[in-house]
Amino acid sequence: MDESFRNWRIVAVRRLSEEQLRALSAIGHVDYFEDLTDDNRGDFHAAMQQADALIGGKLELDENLLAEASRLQVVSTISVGYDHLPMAALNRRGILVCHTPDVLTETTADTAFALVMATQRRVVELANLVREGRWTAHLGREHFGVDVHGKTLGIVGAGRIGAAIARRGALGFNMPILYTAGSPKPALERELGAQRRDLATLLAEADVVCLSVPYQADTHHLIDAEALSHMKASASLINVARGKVVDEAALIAALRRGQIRAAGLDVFEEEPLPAISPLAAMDNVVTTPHMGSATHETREAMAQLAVDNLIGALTGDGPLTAVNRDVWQRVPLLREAH
Ligand code: 8YV
Repeated sequence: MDESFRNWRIVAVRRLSEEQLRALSAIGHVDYFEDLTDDNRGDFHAAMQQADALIGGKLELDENLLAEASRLQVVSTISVGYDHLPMAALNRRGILVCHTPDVLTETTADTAFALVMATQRRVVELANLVREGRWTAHLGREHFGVDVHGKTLGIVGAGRIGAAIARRGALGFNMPILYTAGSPKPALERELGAQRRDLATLLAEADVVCLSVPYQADTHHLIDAEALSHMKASASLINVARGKVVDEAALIAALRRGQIRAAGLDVFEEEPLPAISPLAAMDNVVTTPHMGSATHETREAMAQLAVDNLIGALTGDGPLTAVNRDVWQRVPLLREAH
């Protein structure tokens, strides 16, 4: 193997398998931090000053750290979302960013559907009756949920994950599908009979609204008080996208005054959700701890794709799934590294 392969300095943050670490070690020196703690943060900063590449999950890469990491050329995030990364600064520096789409699509759609079911049928609330010894009589109307099958499912953002949620609804639960998207999705319309709507119309017509848009400037508080005011009083809101797509204070107010029926939330404006958040205690809200992609199989596949992206970028074969592929074209240092 060319000697230059061994010279890369790679910082890995987040648990990787032994094989994945071995694969990274075959092309360079790996500074491995299974977790960042107060004890190892100094070592992490020192490693970043030498790093050519960074791989990890929720990478705490702000502009200050980027300034320290003067040699950095590749960031491989173990997530599909990259809203936690300072993309403008990374692009300015010509740093290649890779992410992990596709491998988490079906699992995240499963999570969304778990929230649809739990929210419509009040699964957590009613399971707690049993757990807490409060199931003392046949269920009465005050405990009834609402159906899932046959209800209209509104997908806000019919990208990869949104389409997978739509498929579950249409094929599994006979739900008419409405969607928003930047452009029409002929395949979804053909396969599922899905119909495109503008956001306000979708919100007004759907019984279950699922959010699956990326978080960016134009989706910040996309669901605000005004948007919530379009929803049916009988409708549920499901969010597996990013917390800041929803104005949480407006959502709490809407849930309290019965403007919408319920919410199923996997993501929050602040994560972990502070224990004092009203959302954690409301009976008509199901909260899960950002577990969208959190299965053994999917997290392993995400880590593997991130490792493959990083190795592809550093060894000249090219990354599989880059966010800013143009950087790859522009930076001969990476392409011609071998
Ligand atoms: C991860 C996610 O849970 O991929 C994403 O964008 O939100 C989740 O799959 C998270 O980012 C941890 O890496």
